[in-house]
Amino acid sequence: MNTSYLSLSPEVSQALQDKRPVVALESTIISHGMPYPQNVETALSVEQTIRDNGATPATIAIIGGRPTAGCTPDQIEYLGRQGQKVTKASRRDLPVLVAQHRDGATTVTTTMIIAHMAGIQVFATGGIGGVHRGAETTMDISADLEELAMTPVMVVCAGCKSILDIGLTLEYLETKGVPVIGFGTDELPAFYTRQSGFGVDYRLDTPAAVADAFRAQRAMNLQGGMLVTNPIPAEYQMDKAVIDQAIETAVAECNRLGIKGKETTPFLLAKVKELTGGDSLASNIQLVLSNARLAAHIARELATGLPA
Ligand code: PSU
Ligand code: MN
Repeated sequence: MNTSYLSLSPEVSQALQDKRPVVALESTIISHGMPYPQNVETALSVEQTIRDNGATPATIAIIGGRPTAGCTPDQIEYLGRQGQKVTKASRRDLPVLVAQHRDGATTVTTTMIIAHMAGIQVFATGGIGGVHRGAETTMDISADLEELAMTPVMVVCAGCKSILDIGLTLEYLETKGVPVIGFGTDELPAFYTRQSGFGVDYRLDTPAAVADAFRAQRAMNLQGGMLVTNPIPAEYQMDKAVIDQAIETAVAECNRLGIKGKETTPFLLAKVKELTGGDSLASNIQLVLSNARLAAHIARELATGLPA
């Protein structure tokens, strides 16, 4: 692995050297996924949650053209304040951003790439990109799905939002050979709610069971990662009718305005938040904290457990 393009914070570097558990975190959720200052507060409390649960956090971004694992609080504050002004960086953006020494907020895709460069196996976030509604004509399918198919990093999330076509997203993941695990659930969670009406591939009930499956995937040299879906804690779940209505309105407005490409997901996320007041933001924050906790426990199992 050519690591001349990678910056690790001293803390992350030491944890990896000592083979202690590390959990990667993305930065598009900071700059494009939540408003300031809640984005920065959340990013810092997610890091604290990971520490409290016995692992080292590594917030990932591209800083001055350097893929960085382990952003400082100042860098997190900068990404949060800049918001949409920071380039949302997916796989196709990396070469030019690096060559031109620019900043980039990493999506699930680029966070997986940089985590893998660094040797980090577990990554916690809120939601992933997927197959958008209407993709049969727009072909809007997130690069996150292709990355899950090729890069050996486990992504712990709260399932899929129905801004996406959840059924088609699952079909795509099946075709690409990405295992979709339900943590303590048979049903794929739908981000703001615990149920989507779609089944997961496998229900696993403990961090150790998830770690075992990931180790087996590595031991067989199977390409690609694993999607671990963790339902939002019941007390923070939203009313399904309220959230469905907001998503329908947001999708209709997105189509009406002709928003396309990389702007689509941030537009939909911001619109849903606007339509549901602070409720969806509060739920979003809580589910990310819950995913961080689970990811820390899985990373600990991976660091201490026996090989498959
Ligand atoms: N879904 C969310 N919150 C997010 C994202 C998706 O609920 O913050 C962000 C993630 O960074 C994800 C990206 O990787 O959007 C997907 O963007 P696109 O659909 O353009 O691939
Ligand atoms: Mn897209």
